[in-house]
Amino acid sequence: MSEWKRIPDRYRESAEPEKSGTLREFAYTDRGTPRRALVYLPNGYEEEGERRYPVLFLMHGGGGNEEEFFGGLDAKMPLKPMLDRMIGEGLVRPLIVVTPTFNRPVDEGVNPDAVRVHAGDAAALTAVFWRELEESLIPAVDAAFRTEGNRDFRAFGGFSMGAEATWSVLCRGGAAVRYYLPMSGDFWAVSVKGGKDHTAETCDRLIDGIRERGLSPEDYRVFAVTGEQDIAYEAMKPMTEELLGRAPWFRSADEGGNLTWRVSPGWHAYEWCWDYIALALPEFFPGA
Ligand code: FER
Repeated sequence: MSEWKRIPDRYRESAEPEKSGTLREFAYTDRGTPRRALVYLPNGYEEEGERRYPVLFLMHGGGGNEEEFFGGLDAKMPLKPMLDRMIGEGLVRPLIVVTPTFNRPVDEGVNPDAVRVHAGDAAALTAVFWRELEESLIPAVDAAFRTEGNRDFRAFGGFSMGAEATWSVLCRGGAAVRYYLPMSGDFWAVSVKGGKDHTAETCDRLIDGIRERGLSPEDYRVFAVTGEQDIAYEAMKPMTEELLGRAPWFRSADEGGNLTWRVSPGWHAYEWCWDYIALALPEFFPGA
């Protein structure tokens, strides 16, 4: 932690146009409801007509939406330049990044603007997003883009309530995804901040879900990360430490296992997610 390295400044600066990927809007339907996501296609996607790509899904936090991770189509956040550069420098395999939203009308068909929810309500939506992911989003993305098209080349990450969605995907939707990046959020299957208040039961719930889907410990890889000053630290720390004691389901990646636990000096903000994504991505999808 003391030797935490921030992303280099150049990751925040747009790459040259000939080395840049593109951002676009992506519309799909889930059980009749129109849904929207942003999609990043790496540089060379159009030219390399045969090539297939891994996919990273990134879920925003409470009160946010599908625009948040990239900072909209004009990429106001450092995520796009960072991806362009990490791919361009050969650190990460060229990949597709999809930022969906868990927001949806409580009553389908009513005003979608009425779904800006705070953390407590958001948990009801993050807990079920895995179903939409598996049933609608993954099939739509696989149909629209040249993806590898199988779980070995899919990662799901999220910030804050998006981390809750990430643990939920691992617990319930693990058949569709191999790599997980929960950033600054614990699993709320048992209660709000269950990682802190119901640590053992929360981990039981996670492992029960994994088992019920017939997955083995080598079928999933988790990179869990937050900051020392982050409001999620008090919940994520006991939860991941408990998981690290749950062999064979979780074992430290530092000893060849499937779970990495890292703590930055950071706080509860997207600003720290760039560091977390830059650390995890080369482990999930290393460059050539
Ligand atoms: C957590 C701490 C905070 C967490 C979520 C939050 C899912 C969300 C806070 C907010 O949206 O205000 O451990 O885990």
